[in-house]
Amino acid sequence: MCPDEKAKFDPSHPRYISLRARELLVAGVRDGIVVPEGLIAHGRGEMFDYLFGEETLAPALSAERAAAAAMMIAEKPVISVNGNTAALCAEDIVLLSKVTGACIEVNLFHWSDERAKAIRRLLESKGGSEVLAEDPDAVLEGVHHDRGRCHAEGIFSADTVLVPLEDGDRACALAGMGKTVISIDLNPLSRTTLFSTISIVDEVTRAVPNIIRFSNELAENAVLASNTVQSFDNAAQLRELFRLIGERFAKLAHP
Ligand code: PTJ
Repeated sequence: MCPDEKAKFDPSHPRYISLRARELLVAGVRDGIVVPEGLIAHGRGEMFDYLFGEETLAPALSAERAAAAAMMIAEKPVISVNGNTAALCAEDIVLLSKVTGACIEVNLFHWSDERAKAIRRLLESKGGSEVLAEDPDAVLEGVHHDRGRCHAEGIFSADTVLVPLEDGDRACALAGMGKTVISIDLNPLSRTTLFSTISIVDEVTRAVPNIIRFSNELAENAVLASNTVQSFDNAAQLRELFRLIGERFAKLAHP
């Protein structure tokens, strides 16, 4: 290994978190968890994260709190997991499902039974149980191709769905089915972000631990959880996010 190769695995490297995420995704491709397109999607996400200074901005944090509250009061919350999410944070997804009582469904944009099985096994190796994956038996309304496949016992009948890194078509279909859609997507302009009920514009490995923390705080307090959801204004938090990005650029332009 050349010195540069060594440096990229060194936690003191200034880009360690980013380099580690890339390595996890590349290993995910090798292990049949991530599709090559997932690497492109990640690069797009990283680009947006630069705009936020690679940190969770206040509006995202309030969306994460609302997301925890919505999952706590949901009758049937489901966490949708794709290849990138599994490669980056399988363990935290399992933890979140335990804290919120949400079921996990492997739901893929680029569908294959083999990859669904590999992701299910990864989640199970982290402690996940009853993970829905292979042999989906339902179709999302209005998405008439492999991308619409899902489980009748999971996403199809859920009232609340957490969709990290979701495709816009499917997020719109879920919203159209009357579900509470909670998205995690670094792109503040994506259709997923614009059409979700609760839009978390944050990096998935920062967002999921925050939702876990808020879920723990809200556990046993259904009234507070309900009030948190009622008072959350998704459009207002997105406007505030755009304002903060603008402010950041204005400061850079006029230091
Ligand atoms: O595993 P599959 O088959 O379900 O495919 C997964 C991908 C991600 C390839 C598929 O869903 C896809 O093509 O997604 P899109 O349409 O590229 O959207 C992904 C969105 O996630 C983009 O808006 C990215 O900015 C965003 N994103 C990428 N990495 C992260 C992210 N958001 C949060 N955290 C990230 N780490």
